[in-house]
Amino acid sequence: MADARPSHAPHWWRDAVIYQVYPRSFADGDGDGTGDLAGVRARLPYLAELGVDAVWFTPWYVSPLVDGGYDVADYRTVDPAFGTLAEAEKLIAEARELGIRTIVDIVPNHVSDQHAWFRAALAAGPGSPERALFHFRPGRGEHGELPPNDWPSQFAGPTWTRVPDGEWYLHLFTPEQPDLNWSHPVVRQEHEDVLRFWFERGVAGVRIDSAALLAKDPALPDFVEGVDPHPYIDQDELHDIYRAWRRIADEYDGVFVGEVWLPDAERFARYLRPDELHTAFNFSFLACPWEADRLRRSIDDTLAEHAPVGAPATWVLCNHDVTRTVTRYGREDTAFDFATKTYATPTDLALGTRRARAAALLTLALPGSAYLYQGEELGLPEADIPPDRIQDPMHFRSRGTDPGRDGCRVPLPWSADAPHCGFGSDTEPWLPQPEGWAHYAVDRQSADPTSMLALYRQALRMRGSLPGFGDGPLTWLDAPDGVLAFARGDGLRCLVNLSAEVVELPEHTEVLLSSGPLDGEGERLPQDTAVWLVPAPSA
Ligand code: TEU
Repeated sequence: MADARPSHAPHWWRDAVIYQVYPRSFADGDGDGTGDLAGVRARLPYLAELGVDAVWFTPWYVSPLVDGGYDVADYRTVDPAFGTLAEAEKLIAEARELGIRTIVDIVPNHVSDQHAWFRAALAAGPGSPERALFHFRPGRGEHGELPPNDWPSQFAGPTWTRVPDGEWYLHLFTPEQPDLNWSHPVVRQEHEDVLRFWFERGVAGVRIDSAALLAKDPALPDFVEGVDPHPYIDQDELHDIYRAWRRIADEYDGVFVGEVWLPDAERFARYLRPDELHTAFNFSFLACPWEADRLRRSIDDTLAEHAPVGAPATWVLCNHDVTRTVTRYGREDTAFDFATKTYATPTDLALGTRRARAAALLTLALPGSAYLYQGEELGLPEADIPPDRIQDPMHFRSRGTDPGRDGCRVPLPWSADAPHCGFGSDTEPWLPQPEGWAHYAVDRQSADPTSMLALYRQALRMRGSLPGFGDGPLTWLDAPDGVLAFARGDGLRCLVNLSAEVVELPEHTEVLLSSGPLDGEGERLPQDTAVWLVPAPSA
């Protein structure tokens, strides 16, 4: 069959659906309680049936796993807990045969404290060339007992740690993640080589972790609120780094997706200029509450900021760092009390699920590419993790005030009746699955045409085969208050009802898909429901 979307190749990434695999929690092939590449290989048919175009793997490299693998000790080797490099190569090739491209996750801002460079730097001492690869500095105060500056950490806690010889080193995240010195040519060369290493192995793309943080003001000045430029976010020097990376990617037809959290739209778009990154995550949409006006503004702002540089937008509802979608949307009142770390209202999972289903159809109808985080297609809620099983350093660094990110990283349920829902064997998984997890199991949902999984399968099939989806313009249509309605070309309409009322559907020849039951004779759209329609010829 001819591809209904001519833009699909060679610019597959402009409208792809990309599935995020967190290898530790996807599927456990060797039965030790930790997910692995064998588990992913065995489940590739599941991903093919789901209908995704690519898989992004969070880091699978050798790592002490202090920060879930974002503390990399060797960028060229797969952690033995996950498998081997040869297995990763097989996985990349097998996925490609099923039409699924692979995206790896590169962590350039920092390494693990177990990385050979950092161990050498500690051993070599102050003033050594080995230390020049990092940010080592003497402390302030009479005896150097105070950190070199006052930078706030991305995680709670200090950004400097003192070593026994008296120097301090910088780490924007945990002390086990020392920041690299990106002004050093050896650091740049090494990462360019690492990119080539993975492109040579057949990966189609690279996700760049913490992409706007790499470069630091060499003076390492104190942070002054509101003063521009920020000493370590969005430094101009980054663009030169990414231009060099782009030249490498172009040799392999590879693509980048940058993790760029920046509030300023114009600064954000600079990373997406034609000779820099192909795409970057759009987090404003993820952070937006379930309110029509704010979602519409987020969509408009996103499209407007991408348009001048010609880059496609990306849409994400969830990832391994945030509260799962059905739980987030299950809070009638999204007001979060930072003092008590609680929400004003309890979570209503039925409500959250209804909204998450509607949000799925909204997201998949927007122009650009969409990301799907493992378990989102199962409607998994955020899990409560018993205090003695919490792993995330974010929790400990906040002195327990932040629950951490483990609740969205719980091992997937595959079969309702198997031990640990078929995650692996009867070995206890690395994070416990909560009570009731079997309800979400893949085998149970596969047999239920009204399940979240069935909705995603249908939606992805339509998105991949019918005209109107993916890249291209979006036109807003008149709609009652609280209803988002837009056209994608002549053949597709998407309506999402976020109002408190049931609304009439516009004239149409066919309802392609709805996120929940329609009212009346299928002519009315209930609250928190989305629909894809083929409009009547005159509409
Ligand atoms: O996240 C970068 C980042 O900015 C995080 O601090 C983010 O703000 C936070 O997780 C939101 O809850 C990336 C990875 O996605 C994350 O998992 C890593 O912990 C982090 O980098 C360090 O490598």
